[in-house]
Amino acid sequence: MRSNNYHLQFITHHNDRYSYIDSARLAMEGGCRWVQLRMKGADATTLEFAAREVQRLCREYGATFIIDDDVWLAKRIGADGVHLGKEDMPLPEARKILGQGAIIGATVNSFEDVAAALRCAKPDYFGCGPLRFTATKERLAPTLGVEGYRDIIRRMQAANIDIPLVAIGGVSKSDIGALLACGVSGIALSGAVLRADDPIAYMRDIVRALK
Ligand code: TZP
Ligand code: MG
Repeated sequence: MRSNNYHLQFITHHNDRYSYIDSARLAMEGGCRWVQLRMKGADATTLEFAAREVQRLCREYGATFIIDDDVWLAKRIGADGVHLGKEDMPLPEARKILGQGAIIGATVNSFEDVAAALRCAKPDYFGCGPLRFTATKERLAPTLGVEGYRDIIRRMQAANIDIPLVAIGGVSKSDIGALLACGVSGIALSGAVLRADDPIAYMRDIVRALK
């Protein structure tokens, strides 16, 4: 399912209560319709098993399914796209492998990163962060705060850059109003959902807040 409004991405993760696959199921049961399978450090067999399982769930829920980093896995199983960090496969190469129809997201941490990425190729969306500290990701870039997003969006508008920018990193339900007011297209999150007493209800609240 290729169509996407870039409002809400759930990034898979795990904790003592839930597995990566559980996390995707909870997010979709709560109404999220865009899932990124992120499983840092998983071996190839485990990753592909989870990818096929999460893809099956995404099809069941009519959700968009993208994979972190692994362009060849996305190609092999026919995922809807990938999310690429600065050290992953260059975007033009991924585009050649996956084709025009694929969703390709790119990580940025600043306006300079946005400009640099666009000198190379145009992603379908930017994942930009972190908003604040998060333990979900290692080697975290400096935090932006809401002010940081305001500045990046202003500079993108001034440069006529019209690519959805999704705020990521330490985002929780209570940030949505302030982030949307800055002009971000949407949010990507993980930990706040999995830490909630009721992750499904938490996700439902987020879906409602983004409507
Ligand atoms: N990239 C930047 S922060 C992050 C990623 C994948 C993790 C986001 O997870 P959380 O738990 O919502 O902070
Ligand atoms: Mg990566």
